[in-house]
Amino acid sequence: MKKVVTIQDISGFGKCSLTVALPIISAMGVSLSVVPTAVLSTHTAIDGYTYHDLTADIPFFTKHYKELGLIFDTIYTGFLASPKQIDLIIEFFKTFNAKIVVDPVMGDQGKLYNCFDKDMIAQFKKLLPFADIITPNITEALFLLDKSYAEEKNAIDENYIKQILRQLSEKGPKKVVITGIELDNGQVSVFVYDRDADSFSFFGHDKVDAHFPGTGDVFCSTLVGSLTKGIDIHNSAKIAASFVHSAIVATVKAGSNPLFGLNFEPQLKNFFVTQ
Ligand code: PXL
Repeated sequence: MKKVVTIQDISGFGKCSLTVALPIISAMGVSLSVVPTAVLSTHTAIDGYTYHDLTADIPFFTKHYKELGLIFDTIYTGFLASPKQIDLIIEFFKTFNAKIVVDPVMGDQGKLYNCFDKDMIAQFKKLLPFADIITPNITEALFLLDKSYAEEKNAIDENYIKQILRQLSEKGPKKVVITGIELDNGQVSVFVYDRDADSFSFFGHDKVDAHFPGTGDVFCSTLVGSLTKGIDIHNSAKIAASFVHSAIVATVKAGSNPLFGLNFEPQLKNFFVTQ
């Protein structure tokens, strides 16, 4: 069986990070181990969340997994709880020989999440030379290039995106996937760049006027599962974009509170039948 280890938080309620990665990656028939970065009662978009930082535990997880001789096909990093965790994660990367997928979870809709400041952007840049694949949303992609979404918003078109995909790739990752790009055609798109093949692809779906925390995690978990099974980056992104789209449609239909996350569960059966 293919094996992934993911480094991200567990938010008890709100369907993001580990509560999304575990069911999705397992349903794809890929084994998942976890290094939790923090324990929260809910994600940070819900008022009153508790926050237990697990930075001090990470070196012990690294040491124990090394002693056990564990082997992973993919290391997938998501929400990291403190800037200091970045240095510990670099140690983790150096300890295991695996494909590295970094989702630089820092913000959305032009802003940093309320638990982070600019230090986190500087630290995330340090992960780029180690990453094989990165999956920022458009806000995070611009942060990594010292650009501001508010200032660049009107300049964003297909050529602009191709430029920033190349610029991000020059910083290390051979493959770059940017999510949540709104173009003039009323669609929200995912753009993919593969430096080795110098190839681009994009997948768009009609925009839904609501924001669901955890969407990036549903996307990246699906992408990581597909990639780990040997599917190429363009097709993995297509599978992930279409899974997210179905989950958004199901959530809108259910009329649930957008803050409570995506109803992706009914779609998991699509993965089971493809095993
Ligand atoms: O979905 C990204 C994410 C992960 N983990 C926590 C978050 C968020 C986004 O808000 O708050 C704790």
